[in-house]
Formats: sequence, structure tokens, C-alpha cells
Amino acid sequence: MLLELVAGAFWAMLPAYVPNNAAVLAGGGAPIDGGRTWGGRRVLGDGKTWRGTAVGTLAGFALAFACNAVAEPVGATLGVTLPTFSLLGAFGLALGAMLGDIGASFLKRRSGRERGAAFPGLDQLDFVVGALALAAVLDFAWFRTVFTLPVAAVVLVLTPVLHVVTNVGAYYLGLKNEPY
Ligand code: CTP
Ligand code: MG
Ligand code: K
Repeated sequence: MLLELVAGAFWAMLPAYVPNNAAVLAGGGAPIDGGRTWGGRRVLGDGKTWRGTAVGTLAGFALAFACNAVAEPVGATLGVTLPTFSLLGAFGLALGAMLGDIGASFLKRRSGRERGAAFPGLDQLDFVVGALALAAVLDFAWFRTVFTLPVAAVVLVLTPVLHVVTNVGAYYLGLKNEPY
């Protein structure tokens, strides 16, 4: 029961977890804000690029269909039922995760934080809020069957923990400049 809840929540969020990490690997190239400033600060900064956003979104979207293909055998192995993704739900989770992260950079720049500065709380949940919101907007019929209240609660607790662990890992592997 608890395994079903936690495994299902983690599984349902995979298309939202992967985009940020894929963007770190793919980042570089032209920044989305084109170098523009607002109030003396960059609108978004050099850390939000077109390439990172596109690759991140595609990676999350593609992963959703890989998950759909193996949901049954993986679920059977664990002895749980894992959710599958609709087309729009998958797209909403992946793009929404990127947009949430971009929105957070916008807020960071407005509050005077330079690129790479930490914003505890926001850093760990920006992409979750973006992913859930866009998935709900694009395919609410699917969204409400997967993200029930208990699942959503587990997601909100589990995600910050996973985010901290993966980012510290990426930092020590030399993939990321800061451990957050
Ligand atoms: N990245 C990207 N495009 C995105 C998100 C991330 O290219 N939409 C890449 C960038 O190379 C970025 C790295 O992934 O530097 C790490 O992402 P993140 O920590 O979100 O960016 P920061 O550089 O820390 O910048 P910010 O302060 O704006 O979050
Ligand atoms: Mg960062
Ligand atoms: K971030």
C-alpha cells in the first residue's frame, strides 16, 4: 500500500524529474532572454537556454513513453500498479517542469540573486509546481486519475529530498557548478 503510493508517485513524476537533469547536460548556447535586462538585472540569465529547455522537455516527454512501455512488467515485479502517461499529460509534466524552473530564475533575478545563487524552497519545488500545473491544464481528465491527493502529498515531500540528493551527486560528479 505504502510502496504502491511512493512508487506510483515517483513513477508519475519521472517525466518532470528528468528535464532539469537533461538540461544541465545539454545546456549552453543562446539564452532565452537574449541577454536582455529588466531593472538592471538579466530577465532570466545565461542559465536558461533554448537548447537546455528543448532537450529537457523532449527528454521528459520521451521518457514518459518509455515508462508506458514497461509500466506493466516493472509494476508486476514490484507487485504494484504503476500509472501510464497520456500524450498531453506527459508533455505538460516535461514542459511544465522547465517552465517552473524558468519562472524561478525570473524571480531569482528580480530578488537580486545572480545566476547559480540558491533560493531554498523555490529551487526544490519550482519544477514540481510547474509540472503539475501544466499537466493539469493540458489534460485534467488524466491528471486527476494519477495525481490523487495522497499521491500529490507524497510528491511534495519526496521531490525536495530527491532533488537535493541528485544535485549533490551531480555536483560531486562535476556535472553541476553548485550542489543545489
Ligand atoms: N539549463 C539550461 N536551460 C534551462 C535550464 C538549465 O540550459 N532551461 C542548464 C544551464 O547550463 C544551467 C544548468 O543547466 O546553468 C543548471 O541549471 P540551473 O541550476 O537551473 O541554472 P543556474 O545556472 O543555477 O541558473 P539560475 O540561477 O537561473 O537557476
Ligand atoms: Mg542552479
Ligand atoms: K533551478
